[in-house]
Amino acid sequence: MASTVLNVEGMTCSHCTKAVEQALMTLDGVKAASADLEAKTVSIDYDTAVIQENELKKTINDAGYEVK
Ligand SMILES: [Cu+2]
Repeated sequence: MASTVLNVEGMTCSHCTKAVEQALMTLDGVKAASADLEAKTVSIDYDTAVIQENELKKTINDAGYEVK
């Protein structure tokens, strides 16, 4: 189990934070995802045996937001 905090550009409202969280939560291995609109971050708890950080970043990018 690991946790990471990613910097995400492009989230402008609570709908955006929900979209990012939900995109991440659909992934196998992601236990928790919490986006902070003001800090422009997403905190993610995930199982490194199932999923890697680059896949988390790709999912956020595919949802239309940019991981810095
Ligand atoms: Cu929005």
